Amino acid sequence: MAVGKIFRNPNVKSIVLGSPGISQYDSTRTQIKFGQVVIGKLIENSLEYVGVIFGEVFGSGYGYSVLAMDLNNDGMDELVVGAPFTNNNNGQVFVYWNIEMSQSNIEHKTIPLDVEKRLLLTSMKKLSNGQYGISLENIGDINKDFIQDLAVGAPFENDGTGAVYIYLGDRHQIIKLSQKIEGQMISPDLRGYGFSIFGKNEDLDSNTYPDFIVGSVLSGHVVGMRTRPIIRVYAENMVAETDMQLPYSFDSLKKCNSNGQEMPCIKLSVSIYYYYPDLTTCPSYASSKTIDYEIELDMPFIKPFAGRCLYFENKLNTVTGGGSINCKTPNSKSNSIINTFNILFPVNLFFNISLPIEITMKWSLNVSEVPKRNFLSDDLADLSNYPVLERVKNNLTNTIHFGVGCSPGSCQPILTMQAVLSLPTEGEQYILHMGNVSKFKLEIQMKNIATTDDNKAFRTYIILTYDAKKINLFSNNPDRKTSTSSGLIYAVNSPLNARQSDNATFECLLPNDFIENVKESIYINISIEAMSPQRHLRPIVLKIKVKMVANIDLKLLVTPDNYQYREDSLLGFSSITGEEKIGPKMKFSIALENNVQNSVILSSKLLIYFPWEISGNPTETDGQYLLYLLRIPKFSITTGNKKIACNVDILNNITNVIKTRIYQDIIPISKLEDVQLKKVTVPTNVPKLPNISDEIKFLPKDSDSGSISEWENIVLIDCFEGSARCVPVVCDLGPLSRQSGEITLQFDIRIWIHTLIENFLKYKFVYIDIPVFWVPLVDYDVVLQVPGGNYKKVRVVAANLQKPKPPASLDVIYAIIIAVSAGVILLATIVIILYKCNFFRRQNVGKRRWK
Ligand SMILES: [Ca+2]
Ligand SMILES: [Ca+2]
Ligand SMILES: [Ca+2]
Repeated sequence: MAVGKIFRNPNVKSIVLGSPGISQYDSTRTQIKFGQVVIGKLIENSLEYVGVIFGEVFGSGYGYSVLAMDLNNDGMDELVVGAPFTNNNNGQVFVYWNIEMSQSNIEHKTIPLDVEKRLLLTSMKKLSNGQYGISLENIGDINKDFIQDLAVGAPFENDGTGAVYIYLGDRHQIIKLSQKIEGQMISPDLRGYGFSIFGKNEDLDSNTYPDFIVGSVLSGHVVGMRTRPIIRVYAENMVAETDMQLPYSFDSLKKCNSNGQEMPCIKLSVSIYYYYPDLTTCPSYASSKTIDYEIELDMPFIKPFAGRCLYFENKLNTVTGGGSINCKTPNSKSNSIINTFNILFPVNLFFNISLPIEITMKWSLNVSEVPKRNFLSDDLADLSNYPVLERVKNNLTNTIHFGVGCSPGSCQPILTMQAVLSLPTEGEQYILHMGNVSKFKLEIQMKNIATTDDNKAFRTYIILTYDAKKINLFSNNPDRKTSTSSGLIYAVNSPLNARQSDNATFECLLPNDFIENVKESIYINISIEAMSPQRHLRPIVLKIKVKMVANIDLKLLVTPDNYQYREDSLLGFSSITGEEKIGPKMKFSIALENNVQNSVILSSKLLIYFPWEISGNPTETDGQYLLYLLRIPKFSITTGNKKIACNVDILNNITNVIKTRIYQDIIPISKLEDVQLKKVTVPTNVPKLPNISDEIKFLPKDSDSGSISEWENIVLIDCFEGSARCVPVVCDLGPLSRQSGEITLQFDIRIWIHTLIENFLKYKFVYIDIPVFWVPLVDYDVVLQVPGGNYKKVRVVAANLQKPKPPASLDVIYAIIIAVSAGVILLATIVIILYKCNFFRRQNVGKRRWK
């Protein structure tokens, strides 16, 4: 039961009776138990029924507790009703606001409570079985705002230890939880804390704040709850420049000097006013406590950008501060902490003007904890040294709005945009000669071609997007650009006045691992974002076609470069008995190098046609040796460890003269063109090569040509003219770059002097050409610079020291050959017999010579 002032007439008292278990009947006469409260009025000793409010949930215990108190300080009591068994004993509390003063209820015939807009209070814990609302109490005005405050008990929360919820009355009927006191925090012995609460505005410790007593029904305790002094805070932050809606407000902001740069800035002032309610003297805790605050700028906008403004003081988005609370004059109850900050708007960050900037401020009281009391020995601590901040509100949000403030008909600029790269063009696209060029310039010009002065362009941004794996852009004016995940944003001069232009220059750099991307073109997309729409202004797309430039130096060298031969020195040797008898040693080498920085030919082939014999017939098996290969050719690379392979299997067959020659491995040279890819521009002409098996022409032997009457000067022995039979040696080269260094290939050979004497005795000089081709094999555009071409010949020159003689009769020659052969065979037989008889033991057989 509760008695209160629900009706307007001061002589009419109201009586409230809760009936949590009363039986009611619905329209089908089914018994229901929702609970109810009956409100009656007491006028001059007569009690009259006025009305009833029913509970809302079956078995909720609605009406178990009732309380009449004025929660909004309008002089009329609200009705507070507990329903502690709602939702399996979780409990609920209903607050019915008194609307008597707004009604014409002079007769008091109806209940002046707003049943429809009732406020529902619940426990913070779900499924707690706490029986929240089993006790209700008006604990007086604990925060000294002249409004009575409410305590609600939940004795069986937290496994039966219990809790008390404190709600502060509010003039605007905004009742929020102010504090939850848990029994187990006071003492682990407490059980059922909150089953009963007794307040009635009693000040137990005479500190001018009312206190209350809480019963713990299951552990048999009574706990006195003392109220700590409060400090009331009123805080505000204010932007000093309040004329943000005036024309051109942002762009006409005053400038602050930050590290030598002028930046738009706004002054922000922060004020925290604090009061000691109901105190006439400066409290003892003054000057020992501080109020701390933190202010954040533009936090919702921080991602994906860095926020659009900064504090001047620390160049960050947040700033903290504070001040000790004190009494300026001994009898003053109010004091304040005031500070000011400059907020900077770096032009490169502040490109979105349409969204307001949010300023959030939080504050807290820096106060130590009340010491824990030892119940047996300690006295109660003096709470006057442990003030708390009033209520739960400890933050404030403010916003700054900007506008360019154009008047109708003005701010209609006509923007044009041009973008140029410092690269040569081919039609619509730019050409980048990779290797020669690794950086270039992008110049963008924004122009406002409007003619009327009013038509200024505000807040215009150039948005550049590109693939950062292929290209990087650097602004020459870094303060006006912002990097984004897809490129960068550049702030155009703002405002860009009519007939004015603004030029932005960017350095374009290629990344080091650009080779991977050389196959695809580079795109730079340029668009704008501006406050005033520019529909006619189309984005610009710059296409850069990449061409690799390579400078391949193909160097061929033969050492020594010529040899002499004469008939009498070698006549008589028709078979080979040792390396020395074949002819003089010589070597030729092929060296390759790419001299261009940042340039790579990823793959190429080297084709060497090795003229190993002459023959009158391509299919015959006993052609005469021309060049004799001493060993498989060797590769050497000066630096790097790139893979290089040569198909030298075919040479295995000609390094051993005794071995049967294999002809089927000789591939037609005309296939060479097939391996050349179309995109590669080779500046020299590769000769069209005849098919060796079809069109081959052979030089006549001396013996076939009848008589030699005169000295002929030069004969050329050549793979393609058909005078030599050549085997192709194919080498797959790895990347050719400055990093890979020079690649060399060395052939150690001998000239088969016997063939020269036998076939070319009437010539003063015999030229033997070894053709070498270098063929690039890449599928990206290459501009090749190959000095002297990618097709060269090694020329071996043999000079005949013998004057021409009339040809000997064929019979004589054969007679000599046969005689010598017979001699050789006889001698060989003798040698073999002597050998078998161990005649040559301890002698070096291999070094013996024929005399
Ligand atoms: Ca009221
Ligand atoms: Ca109050
Ligand atoms: Ca007190």
